[in-house]
Amino acid sequence: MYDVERVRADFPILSREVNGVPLVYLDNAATSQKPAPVIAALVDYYERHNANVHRGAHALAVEATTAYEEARAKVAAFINAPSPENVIFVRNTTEAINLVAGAWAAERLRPGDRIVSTEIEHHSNLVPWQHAARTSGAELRLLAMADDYTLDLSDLDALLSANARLVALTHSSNVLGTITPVKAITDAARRAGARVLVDGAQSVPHLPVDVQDIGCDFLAFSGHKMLGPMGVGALYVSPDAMEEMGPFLRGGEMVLEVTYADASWAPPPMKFEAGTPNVADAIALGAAVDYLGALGMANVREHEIALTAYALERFRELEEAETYGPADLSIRGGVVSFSLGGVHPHDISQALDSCGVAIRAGHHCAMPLVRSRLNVPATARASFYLYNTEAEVDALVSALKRTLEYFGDADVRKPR
Ligand code: 7TS
Repeated sequence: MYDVERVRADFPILSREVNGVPLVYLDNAATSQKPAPVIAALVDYYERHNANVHRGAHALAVEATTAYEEARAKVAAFINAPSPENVIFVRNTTEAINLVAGAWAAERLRPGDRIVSTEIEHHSNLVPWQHAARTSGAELRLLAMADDYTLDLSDLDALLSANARLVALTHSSNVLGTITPVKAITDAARRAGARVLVDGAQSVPHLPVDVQDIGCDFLAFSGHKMLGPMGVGALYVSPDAMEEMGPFLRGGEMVLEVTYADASWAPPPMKFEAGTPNVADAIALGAAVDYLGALGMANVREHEIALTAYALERFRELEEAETYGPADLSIRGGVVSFSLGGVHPHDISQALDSCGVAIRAGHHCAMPLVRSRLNVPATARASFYLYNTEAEVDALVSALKRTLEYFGDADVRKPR
C-alpha cells in the first residue's frame, strides 16, 4: 500500500510554510522537490569524496569515479538500457536533445530528408529541429493534435513515407498531460527507416519507461524533474544510433589520442562527455533513482492517476473552469492545465500563491500549442507528483473558489 504521508516525511521542504500557510507544491512539471537521501548524497560527496573523475589515481579520484559510474549504471537500469555505456550524462533534457541535433542530425541529415515531430512539443523538442532542418535542408513536418488532445495518427504513415529520417516526439505533454503511443509510433518509424527520439522529461519521472520495450533510439530526460538535483540529466542512445554519432563538444576527456594536428575519440559514453562533468549531481541522481525504484514506478503512476481523477472531479465544481487534456486517464499524466473564465492565468497563480499553493501560469514553453491549438494566450497548470495528496487538491480547489470570489462574476463570466 502506497503511504503518501511516509513519502512526504522524506521531503524537508514540504513541511515549510509560504505566506503563513503550509506549502502546497503543485508545480512538479517545472521541477520536483528533493528527498533527504538525495540532499544527503550531495553533502556526502562534497564532504568526503570530491575529486575530478576519470583522471586521477589517488583515493578520492577513484571513489568519485566509482560513484559517478555507479550512478550511470543505476540510471541505465532504471530505463532498462542494455548497458551503462548507452547513457550519456548531460545537464538536462534540452541539452540531451541538442546533443542529438548536433551529433547525430548534423552528421546524417541531407536536403530532402524529413524530420517528423508533433504539435504538442515543448520548445526543447521543436526549436532544435527547426534549426536542424534549416541548416541541413531537411523538412520539418508535424503530427497534428486531435480534438481530444491526443495525437492524430491518421497522417503518420504519409508523413513517414517520404525520406523520414527522424521522429522526435514527447512521451508525455507538459501542458496537456497526454501520454503518446511511443511504442506504436516507434514501430511505424522503424518500418520507414527513421530513428526515433523520445522526450521523456515528463514520463521518466512519472511512469515505468523501458527503452528496449519502446525500441526508441534516443530518450532524453532531466534529473531535476525526478527528485534529482538541477544541472544533471541523461540521454539514452541505442547501440545502433550510437555508431552514427560524431562528437558534440570537443576537448578534454572525450579523446583517445591527440597530436598537434589531429585527435581520435574515446569510446562512448566518454566521447560525448567533454570536460569535467557534473559529478556530485549525477551521483545524487543515482540516489533519486534508488528512491524511485524503492517506491516502484507502477505505484507512483497509480498514485498520480488517482490524484488526477480526484482533481478533475473536484474541478467540475468550478463551472467557470475549462481543463485541457485527454479524458482517458490511462493516457494522461498528472497535469491539469486550465482556464478560469476571464481571470488571467497569471492572476490565478498570484492569488493561489497567497494561499500557499504553487502552480505555473503561462505558455509552459509550448507557445505554438497554447496559442495556436488551445487558442488561449496562456493557461494555469497544476502538476502532481508522488508526494501530493487529495487534501492538497482540496486546498487548490478552495483557493480557486476564493480567487473566483475575489475577481467577481463580471470578470469570470466573460464569453470566451
Ligand atoms: N520537454 C518537456 C516535455 C518538458 O516538460 C520540459 C520542461 C523540457 C523538455 C525541458 O526540460 P529542461 O530540464 O531541459 O528544462 N518543462 C517545464 C515545464 O513544463 N515548466 O517548466 C519546465
